[in-house]
Amino acid sequence: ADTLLKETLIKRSQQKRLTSPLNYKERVFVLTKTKLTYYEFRAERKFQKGSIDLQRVRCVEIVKTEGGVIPCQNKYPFQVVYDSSTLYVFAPSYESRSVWVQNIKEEIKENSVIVTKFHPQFWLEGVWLCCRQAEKLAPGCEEYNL
Ligand code: 4IP
Ligand code: ZN
Repeated sequence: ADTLLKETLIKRSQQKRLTSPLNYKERVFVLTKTKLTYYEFRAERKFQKGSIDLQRVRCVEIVKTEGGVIPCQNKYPFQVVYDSSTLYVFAPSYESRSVWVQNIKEEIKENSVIVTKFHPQFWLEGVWLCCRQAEKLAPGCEEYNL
């Protein structure tokens, strides 16, 4: 499919398992009209590490960091909420982040699964930093505007 955007960004592990580590990996992200896919480049070859079907995306938005420390090189985080997971991606600049968020918003605007509320800050160490709720699936605390 046609590539809309392609850039090396950093992602936080989604921690799908209870025992998953919390870490940050540099990946090449590719956006098409149907998928957001990320690849690892190693020895001049690319390996797909993950892919999100855009039809399942419920929210894409910047993450407010409120002066908190961002433990990776890229300082401009955004979130992609889909199914019951949140993928945190870190862009190298404000401008890059805006482009990714705007482009993904454009592709999901017809989705039926869009949330009415979301969490503007990170889920970290068992708590939402925005509202202090301690349940990962707790309802969002701020109104979402696509
Ligand atoms: C992995 O850590 C990587 O961060 C994975 O990211 C991540 O998968 C894994 O989390 C996490 O355990 P190690 O490489 O140290 O094992 P990537 O796929 O980019 O390599 P996600 O789901 O974030 O892609 P979970 O979620 O699979 O547990
Ligand atoms: Zn919240």
